[in-house]
Amino acid sequence: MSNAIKIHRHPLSGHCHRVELFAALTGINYETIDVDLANGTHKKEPFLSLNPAGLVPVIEDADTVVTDSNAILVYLARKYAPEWIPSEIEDEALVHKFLAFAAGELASGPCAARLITVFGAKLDAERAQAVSERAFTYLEGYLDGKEWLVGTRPTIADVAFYSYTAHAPEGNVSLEPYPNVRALLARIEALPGFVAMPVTKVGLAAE
Ligand SMILES: N[C@@H](CCC(=O)N[C@@H](CS)C(=O)NCC(=O)O)C(=O)O
Repeated sequence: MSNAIKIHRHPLSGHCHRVELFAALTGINYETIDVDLANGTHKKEPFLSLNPAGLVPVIEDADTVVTDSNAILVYLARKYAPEWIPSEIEDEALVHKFLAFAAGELASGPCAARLITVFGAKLDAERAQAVSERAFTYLEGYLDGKEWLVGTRPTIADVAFYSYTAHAPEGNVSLEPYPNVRALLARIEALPGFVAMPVTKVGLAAE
């Protein structure tokens, strides 16, 4: 029997991509199982037994089930790649701050903007654009003179930052004004094992 971790995902979900990206960057043995969100597979059994919230991603690591993309990053790092979470307490706190940023500002900014253009979600595009601009303006200043979000090497904070930032143009959010943000994306893309999420040619990515 394979000992690969199962990642239940949707191939165009940034929340799922951050999990797959981390597994790929750290050489964790994994397989992906696509969940048919369009037909509501995630709102029915057997998926609801894995995640009663009816959301992807979910991982199965032998008998252990973990839900929520950032919780999964913490689990995988603690278990298989502890160097991706700093042991120094101030830096660990910063990692948590950026995981919260990914679940907050990045989810209601570039992720929401892309849900509108890629999946036709009925969300407020103007608000998503405004939240994205605030978020990226903050990151641009924060990253001045830094190579990584926390400390001197990549952490799970950078992985959580990556997917919805890289794909922001699909939601009509330009990354042109943010060279430090784009430099961090490029650094992550240059890491051994990097895997991309497919680009959807909508929004600014259609050009
Ligand atoms: N906080 C969750 C959010 C996950 C999430 O929003 N997943 C979306 C795909 S990107 C989903 O499953 N949507 C299905 C639905 O809302 O019905 C996480 O980080 O994993």
